[in-house]
Amino acid sequence: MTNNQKLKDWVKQMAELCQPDSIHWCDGSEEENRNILDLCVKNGQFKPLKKRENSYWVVSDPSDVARVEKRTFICSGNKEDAGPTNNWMDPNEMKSILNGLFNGCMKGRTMYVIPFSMGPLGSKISHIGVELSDSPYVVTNMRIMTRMGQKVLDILGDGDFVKAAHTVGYPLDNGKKDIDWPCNDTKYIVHFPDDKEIWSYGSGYGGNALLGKKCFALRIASVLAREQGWLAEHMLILGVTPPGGEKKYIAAAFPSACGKTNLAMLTPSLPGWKVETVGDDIAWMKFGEDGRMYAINPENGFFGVAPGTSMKTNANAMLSMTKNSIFTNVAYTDDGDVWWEGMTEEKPSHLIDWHKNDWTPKSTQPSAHPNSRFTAPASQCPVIDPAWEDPKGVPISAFLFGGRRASFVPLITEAYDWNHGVFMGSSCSSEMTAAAAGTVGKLRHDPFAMLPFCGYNMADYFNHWINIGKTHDVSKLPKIFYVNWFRKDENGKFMWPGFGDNIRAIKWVIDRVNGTAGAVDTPIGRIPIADEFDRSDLKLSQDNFKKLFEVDKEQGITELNEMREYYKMFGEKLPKELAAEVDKAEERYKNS
Ligand code: TSX
Ligand code: MN
Repeated sequence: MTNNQKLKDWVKQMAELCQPDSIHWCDGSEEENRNILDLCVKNGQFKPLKKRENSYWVVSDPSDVARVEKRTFICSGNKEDAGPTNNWMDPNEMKSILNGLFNGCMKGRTMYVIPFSMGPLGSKISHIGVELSDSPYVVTNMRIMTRMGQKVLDILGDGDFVKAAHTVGYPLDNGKKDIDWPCNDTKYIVHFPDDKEIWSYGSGYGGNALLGKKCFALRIASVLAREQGWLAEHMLILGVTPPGGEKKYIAAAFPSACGKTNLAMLTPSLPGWKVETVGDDIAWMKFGEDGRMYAINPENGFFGVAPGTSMKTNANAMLSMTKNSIFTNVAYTDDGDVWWEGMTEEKPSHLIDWHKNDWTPKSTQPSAHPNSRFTAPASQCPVIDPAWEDPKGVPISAFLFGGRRASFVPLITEAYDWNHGVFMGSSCSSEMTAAAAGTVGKLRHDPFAMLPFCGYNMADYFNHWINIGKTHDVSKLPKIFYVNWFRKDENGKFMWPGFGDNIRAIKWVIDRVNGTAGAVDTPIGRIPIADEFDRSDLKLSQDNFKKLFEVDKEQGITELNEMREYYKMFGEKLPKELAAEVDKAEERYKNS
């Protein structure tokens, strides 16, 4: 229960608009969770797994399997404030469309009121939101992904919160029967940055429906962060402890399909090294009184891509989802477990695939959707960091940016200074793989891995990063690095073993932070001195090691010109400091 008048008024107003049969205020109790899960099983949406305690198999409508970027809008008062990388519509025009769509949208359903905290309860870095949703699937996932329930209302008091309204857009009027995965062909994922409001219509899936994650913790929070002088980033956070050494925390941003969750939960190949997980997707960072940047993971769970996750690629993720987990769009095994491509070397001889059809290894389609997901409590991760719920956050010593590049980009480079590091962040990009529409090998820019997640003009976002360097003691800011685990040789073979061996690159980062390793200057940044990069017990020839760090002058200048082209879309708003970084790099090439 709450005395928050703004919340009570909003719930009343939204109930009048959506016309649900009933309203359920989520208290977050075990009993409530049990009841909602039982309801989901009874109505056929969830299937309990025999092999995993309190875990469930769910499949979505085949049309509702991923975030819908074309239907995602930033409705700021001025179009320019959404910038060239976002869809924009006038907020009044959009509100009138949404009011039409939400009118009666919850008929025959329950409207759940879900109070949630992004970040540890009561932390000064945390923020509170309330999601209204007509989807019990959303309630069960929000309970894993956020701190949810009465304890959040207690902390909220009469304070402010982010309003997040969600409907699957499938009212049960005139005796219409429900279906396993209700949704609507019309979809809107809408953000009002001026009012800090989120409205989501027509999808029940992941980032479209679990509004605390991408919508709040990145798009709305990035706006708050700029207003208030902090950072809301698409970054994992890990703690790394060298043998007998001091623990340091690193935050890292990568475009999709670079293995962010795998890095967050890394099993190091170097003896004595320990990696612990604070978060695998989002970091909120505010400045401490000591001038350092402190990060929290605003989430409470992992909503990870299932295919490719195995005991070999990410044992700690596998061990996080042995109980109390929800699996969406994976395959169901004959013994009541889940399976997906890449989970085991040997494929099961029979499965129910994500379309609920029989599947055998002879089938031509994958059994699990490529974007199928596990929802698992972060507390179940065997290497969850002891400080992961510390309200102070953890002090960040380094930022890593990266991308998936088959050529040119070295294994690791260190930025010369803050602005050079911001340039590196802005240059995050991956080469297109076969799956994506477009030419294979063409560069897809994803600055700071924030392309679909920045809630305002991306050029202003670059400027916010530049400003942080201007207004803070740079000696206390994290050092910045760019990494590429995906460089290939002339035969198309990956040159770097990746996975657990990435600890070797992280070790160099730690050595640089501690000032115990030197570096070689190159036009794109500082690279390790060969003898100071730990290659012990690594099957990598001296020759291939050198090739991993080669910087081709001609290609380098081509890349800079490509970056100049890319920057053009930001027009006059592009910070002059970033244009200057391109010129400085060109000078370094010319002098090399
Ligand atoms: O997650 C990955 N990481 C980061 C791990 C901490 N992947 C998977 C990417 C898809 C999500 C990687 N794939 C990484 C990596 O560092 N490197 C590669 C490329 C690669 C793939 C296979 C091998 C080596 C490199 N080797 C063998 O298959 C034997
Ligand atoms: Mn993400």
